[in-house]
Amino acid sequence: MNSAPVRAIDPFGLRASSALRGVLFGTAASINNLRKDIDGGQYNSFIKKNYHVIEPENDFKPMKLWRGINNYSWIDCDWLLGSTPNSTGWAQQNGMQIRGHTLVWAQDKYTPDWLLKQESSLSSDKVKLLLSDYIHAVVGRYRSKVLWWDVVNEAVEDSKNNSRPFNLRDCFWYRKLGQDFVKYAFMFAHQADPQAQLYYNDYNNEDMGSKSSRVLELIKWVRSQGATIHGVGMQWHIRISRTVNPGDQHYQNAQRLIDNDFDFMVTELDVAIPINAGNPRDPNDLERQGRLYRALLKYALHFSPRCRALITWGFTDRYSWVPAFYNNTEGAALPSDSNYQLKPAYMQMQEELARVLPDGIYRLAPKSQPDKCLSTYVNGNVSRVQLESGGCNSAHQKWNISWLDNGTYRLSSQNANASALTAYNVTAKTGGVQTNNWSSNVNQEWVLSSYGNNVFRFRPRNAWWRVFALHDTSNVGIVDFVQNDALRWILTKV
Ligand code: 9MR
Repeated sequence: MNSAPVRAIDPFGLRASSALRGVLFGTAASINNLRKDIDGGQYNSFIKKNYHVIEPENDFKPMKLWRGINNYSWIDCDWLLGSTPNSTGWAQQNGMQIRGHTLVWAQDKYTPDWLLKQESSLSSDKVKLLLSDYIHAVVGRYRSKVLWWDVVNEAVEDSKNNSRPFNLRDCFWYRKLGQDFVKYAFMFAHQADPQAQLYYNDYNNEDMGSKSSRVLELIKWVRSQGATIHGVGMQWHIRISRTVNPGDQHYQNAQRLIDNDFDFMVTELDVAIPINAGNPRDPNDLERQGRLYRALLKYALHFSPRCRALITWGFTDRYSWVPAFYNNTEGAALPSDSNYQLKPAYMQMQEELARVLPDGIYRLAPKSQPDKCLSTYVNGNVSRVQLESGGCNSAHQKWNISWLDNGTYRLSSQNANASALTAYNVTAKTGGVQTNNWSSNVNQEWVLSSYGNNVFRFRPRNAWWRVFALHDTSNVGIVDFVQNDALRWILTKV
């Protein structure tokens, strides 16, 4: 696929910064909302700016797709993914990966009515065939277009102990097939799309409680039966009282999965806070919520790449299941408010992802010529920027680097703090760089990513797929990305 539409998206944004850090950001969304491009385009543009992954909130559920034996309702999912192997839909056209949720939802209230009604007349063999038909139909239709599937959702009961293996729920599939329904579902999904990553998904399995232990036993058993299973989705529907810290039960639980060679991801994060008429009762809860979102992001980053993604269950409080669930006593659970305004939760995550350097005064040297440094002159408003040798102790060879609260940095020379490093002609073969009076312009905003050991890459915000580099012995500019020391900058704090 041509990557142009992806580049055209203003990335800052959690989209680009999360990918650079090795965790994909995603959100639940409604296909109908995407198709209608609701709220004056705000819904779609928020998604394009911030996410790599869309998990349709309800559209892939059996209740929606499965209307009877050999009777499917493809219309919405086809719009998203295309109806034939070679066709594309909104997802591919917008550079989005898809998480499919869910093939088997192991609760009767989420099992199609027409199927439940036939329960007494269906033999176990017939039910196994139906399960196979359904999974092959859905997974096969969107083969290689869905990156991850929640193959089985919420099969383990919360209660301390029931008499069923792994504390499985009493549900249609269990009554007909016993615990084998879990194994069969994974086997059929793998047959239908051998490339898809297959997950078991549940809630209240985030800590080291009995439920997460039972989930682990269940998935180990599935694997021992020869079925393919890649990981565990942890929903993370939490409330403001939760705490998440390195080394705690949540970290231990994630590590336990990894030690057993399972991937995992955060699949449905939201953080409910007490509300009154839709607004937080205590405005400080928004800050607390922000810190919790950040704690979850740190946890995801800590375990990357075994933690593959962080997905929130929606992104605007305008559309969220939470208030209805709590009879409007709790809500406001997502990173933007009901008018799409960014909340502290969003700002905290952005800072965690993109603020890779503390503010300060630095010398900049390309890794290919570490004894030189970036310098400028002050000739009125516009001034040249180039590489110089020597002691690099003058003010015009030191840069004040400061975070801008929007995912980017400003760089001002110490001898001209009112001006800032500015990119121009950014898409030319070699784009230019100079200093100009600071005007909060997008071409004065720089994105930093870290290679570790004080080595960084600078990208101009308005051409974020390119890099700021030395392009001959002493001239700097904006060039295409290559693996080369001329575009890696050593930053030394002065
Ligand atoms: O958010 C979803 C809501 O719109 C649906 O009415 C409901 C029933 O299909 O499911 C909600 O999503 C659930 C998800 O599928 C599984 N984990 C819990 C989610 C919140 O209830």
